[in-house]
Amino acid sequence: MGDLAQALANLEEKKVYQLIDQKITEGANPLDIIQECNDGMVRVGELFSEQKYFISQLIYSAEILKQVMKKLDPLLSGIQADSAGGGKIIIGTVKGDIHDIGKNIVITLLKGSGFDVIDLGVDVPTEKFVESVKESGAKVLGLSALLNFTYPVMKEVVDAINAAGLRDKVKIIIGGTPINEQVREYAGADYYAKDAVAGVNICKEIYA
Ligand code: B12
Repeated sequence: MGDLAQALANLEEKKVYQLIDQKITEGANPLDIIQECNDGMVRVGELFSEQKYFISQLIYSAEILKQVMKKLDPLLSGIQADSAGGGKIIIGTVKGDIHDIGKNIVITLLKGSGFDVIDLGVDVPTEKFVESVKESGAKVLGLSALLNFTYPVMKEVVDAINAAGLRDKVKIIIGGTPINEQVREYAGADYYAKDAVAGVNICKEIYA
């Protein structure tokens, strides 16, 4: 694990910011910095599962990561500006789930690529996704979920889009740390994105 990931996993707030500033000054790619932060957050999650960390540490890690993202956001917005995409994209974290740091990174990158993003927020009721697809005419719907008990909720959204007769009008992409190809198949989504960049590339393909 890199020094930054380790500092984040240890919740050494000041050290994290120092390392970020240093990496930015050295001209590191912000996406690599995010990847390293991700590794640190995965470690925080493991420590939580092992009951070495508790909910307060989970909250603290999120606060640190949010501050980190404030530093990285301006760099991210410009990163893909040369490879412009376009079109409407709806995105939200499914009902029962309030994790949004990853979703917000995806949004920053999408906007930086020229997409018009409709952010429905977190804990989004299934009907709201359906309404939004109907009203906006967006060709892409992105669902974020980090809890394994929200997999059935993603399936519920896909089924509801089907029932509303909209399934052939919209491509559905799912993402979030525990999501993989099996979950995509189970939920009936079109794509699974392993990270924000993969997600943006899929959106570009769809709107190409
Ligand atoms: C921070 C955190 C929290 C914070 C969230 C704050 C916030 N505003 O988001 C708080 C403290 C609120 C929290 C709460 C809980 N959490 Co939590 N949390 C985490 C932690 C440590 C990091 C998540 C994170 O931000 N990662 C960094 C971001 C950048 O990564 P990411 O979200 O994966 O996003 C990237 C990609 O996945 C992708 N992506 C994400 N979404 C999408 C969507 C689309 C469309 C696309 C294209 C791409 C994409 O792009 C991003 C950038 O590349 C994880 C550990 C882990 N392994 O993930 C646990 C974790 C997700 N939490 C967990 C749990 C259990 C909980 C709680 C139930 C704890 C509790 N007992 O209360 C609650 C649930 C609350 C709820 N109802 O949602 C478990 C889930 C286990 C499981 N698989 O079900 C984890 C895995 C920890 C663990 N190992 O136990 N948590």
